[in-house]
Amino acid sequence: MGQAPCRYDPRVDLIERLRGIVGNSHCLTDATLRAGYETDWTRRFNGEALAVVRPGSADEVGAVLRACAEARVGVVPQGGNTGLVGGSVPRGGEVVLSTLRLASIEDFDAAAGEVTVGAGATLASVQAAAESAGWAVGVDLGARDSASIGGMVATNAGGANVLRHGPMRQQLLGFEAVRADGSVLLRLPGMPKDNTGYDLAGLLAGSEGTLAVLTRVRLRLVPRLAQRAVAVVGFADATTAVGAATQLRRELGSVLALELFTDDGLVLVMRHARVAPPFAERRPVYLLVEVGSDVADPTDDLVVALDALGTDAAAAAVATDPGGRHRLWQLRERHTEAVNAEGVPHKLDVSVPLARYAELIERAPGVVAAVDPAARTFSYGHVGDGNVHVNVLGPAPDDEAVDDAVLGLVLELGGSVSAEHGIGVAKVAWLVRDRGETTVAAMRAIKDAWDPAGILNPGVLFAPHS
Ligand code: FAD
Ligand code: 2HG
Ligand code: ZN
Repeated sequence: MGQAPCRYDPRVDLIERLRGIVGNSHCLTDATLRAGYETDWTRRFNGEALAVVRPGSADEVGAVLRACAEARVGVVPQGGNTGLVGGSVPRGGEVVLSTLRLASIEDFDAAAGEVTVGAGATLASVQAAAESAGWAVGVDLGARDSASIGGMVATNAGGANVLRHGPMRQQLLGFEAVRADGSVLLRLPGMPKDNTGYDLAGLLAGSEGTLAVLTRVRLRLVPRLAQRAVAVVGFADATTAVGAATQLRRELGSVLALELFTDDGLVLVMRHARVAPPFAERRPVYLLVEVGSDVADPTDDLVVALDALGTDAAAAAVATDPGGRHRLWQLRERHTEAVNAEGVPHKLDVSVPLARYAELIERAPGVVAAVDPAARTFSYGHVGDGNVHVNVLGPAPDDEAVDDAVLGLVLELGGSVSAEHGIGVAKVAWLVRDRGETTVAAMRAIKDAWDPAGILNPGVLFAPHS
C-alpha cells in the first residue's frame, strides 16, 4: 500500500491558530454563523470569509494579524457593518476581524469631557454614557445603534452635525491601534495640544481599515444642548431651498443641522416607515433645520429667521418637544432604510461646492436616466456641508454605469466622489480620477510602508498590486 498524499492546507492550519488565539466560540467557520458578517448593509456587496474572528483584546488582535500575515491571508476589519461602500465585508477568502467584543467604555473624564472607549462600542452606547454626565458625542448618525466608534473613525464618519462639530477626525484625541505586523501603537489619553511629530490619529481617521486595526479610541465630548428646536420647511425647488439654507446658517449661530430631501423621498419614507408628513401641503423640496443652545431657547430666533425667508406658513412645521423633534427628524433620517426596503441601492455619497448643490440635485435624475431610463433616483443629504446622497434603484448591483454617470457629473461640478462614507471597494477607480495619480501614489506609499504584505483590507481604497 502506497503512502497517502500529504494534504497540508495552510488555511486549515491558520484556522487552528486563530481558534487557539480567540477561542473556539469566537472563531466562526460555519457558513450560517458567518453569513451576517459577509454581506453589507445594502446587500450590494458580499463575499465568503475563510473565518470570522472576534478577538477580546488588543493582544489578541495582534496575534490574529501576525498569524494572518504569516499565512498571507487578508484581514477585513469590521465594526457594526453599517458601512455603505462595501469595505467591511470580505471579497473572498479573507478573515473578517470583528471588533464587537471590544466594546468597553472606560476612563470617562466628566470634568474634561473626554472618554476612552473600545473600538467596538456602538455610538448609541457612548452617547448614553456621555449624556448621563451632561455631555454629548459631536458626531451623530442614523446608524447609531449599530455603528461602532472604531468604524466611525476608520471612515471619518460625518453625519448631521458636521457643520457644528466637524467629522469624526475632529473628535479624536487619542487611539490604540494594531498594525499589520501585530505591533501596537498607543497614544492614550490624547491631549488637545500635542505637536509631537506626525498626526497618526488623523491619518488613521478615514483609513478604512487599510493601515491598522483601531482597538481603543479617546474622544473629546461636546456640551449637551438642553434647548433645541427643529423645523421642516417646503420649497418650490432646490435652488430656493439651498439659498434658504445659506441664509439660515449665516443668521443663526445656533444651527446644528441643515438637511435636504425631496418629495419623492418623503413619499418613500411615509410608505416604509409609516410616518405622517410634516404638514398637509406638499412641496418638491424640503429643508430640515435644527438649532440648539445650552443657554437661551433658540426657538424664537429660528421662527424669526424662517419668517425673514418669507416662509409660507402652510409649508412649515416647528417642534421643540422631544417627541415632535423626533417625528420631524424621522422624515430625513429614515430615507436610507426606506430606499433599502425598495431594492438594492447604488449609493453615491458625494459633495460639491454649495453654489453647484442645487444643480446636482436637479441634473442627477437626467444623467441617470440617460444610461438607465428605468432607474429611480432619490437625492437627500447634509446641505450644510455640500453633501448629497444620490441613491439609484433599478440597475443590477454589479452594473456600474449609473455610478460612473453620477460621479462623472460630480467631478464636472468640481466636487468630491466621497463626502463621508469613504471609498471602500465601490469607488476604487474613482479615487484616482478624483485625486489624481500623484496623490494616490503618495497614499499608496503610506499603505505599502505600514502594510508591506498588503493583508489589511485588500481591495479597499486601492486596486490590489498586480
Ligand atoms: P463597518 O461598516 O464595520 O466598517 C466600515 C469601514 O471601517 C470598513 O472599511 C472597515 O474595514 C473599517 N473598520 C471598521 N472598524 C474598524 C476598526 N476598529 N479599525 C480599523 N478599521 C475598521 N455615515 C456617515 O458618515 N454619515 C451618516 O449620516 C451616516 N448615516 C448612516 C445611516 C444608516 C441607516 C446607515 C446604515 C449607515 C450610515 N452611515 C453614515 C454609514 C456608516 O454608518 C458609517 O460609515 C459608520 O462609520 C460605519 O461604522 P461601522 O462600525 O458600521 O463600520
Ligand atoms: C444619511 O445621511 C446617511 O442618511 C446615509 O449618510 C446616506 O442613505 C444614504 O445614502
Ligand atoms: Zn449622510
